[in-house]
Amino acid sequence: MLSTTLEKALNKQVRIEAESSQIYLSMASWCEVKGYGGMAEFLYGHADEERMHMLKLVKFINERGGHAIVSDLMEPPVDFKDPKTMFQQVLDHEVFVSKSINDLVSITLEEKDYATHNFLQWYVSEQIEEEALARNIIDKLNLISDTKNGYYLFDNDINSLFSQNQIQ
Ligand code: OFO
Repeated sequence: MLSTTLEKALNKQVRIEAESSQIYLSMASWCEVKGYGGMAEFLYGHADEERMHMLKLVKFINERGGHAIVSDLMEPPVDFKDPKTMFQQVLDHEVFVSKSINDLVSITLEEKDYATHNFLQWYVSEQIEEEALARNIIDKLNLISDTKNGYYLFDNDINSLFSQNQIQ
């Protein structure tokens, strides 16, 4: 059975994962409109993965005798300066998510809830991969100049360089 404190903290994470999905969906839509089809496909996939992270939490909370709450969400940004700035925002967001997961893990230790502690380990490893992936993308973008040609080539390559199964 989840403590009230943990139930509340896990529900906060449900909201964060749902907001992550909205942010990446908004980025995907921006890319699509700007003609960056490859980056759009990549980010649509990423948005789906975040929804899956959210659902996994919802199921866990309910399974442990809590009540997963579907709340309202923060409005995501709709416009982005350029792809490089946008992927920097992805990295910053993932760093924020990692911190939130780490805070949750601390609460499980305070509450001596080892089942939830164990469940959250999947998110801990996932965050290592997601931060690394965003950093790799930024490294690649730093290799190309901020020109239309550079972005065109990167857009063609993103899905072969960074396959969706790297994000789960
Ligand atoms: Fe990319 O964050 Fe979920 O966990």
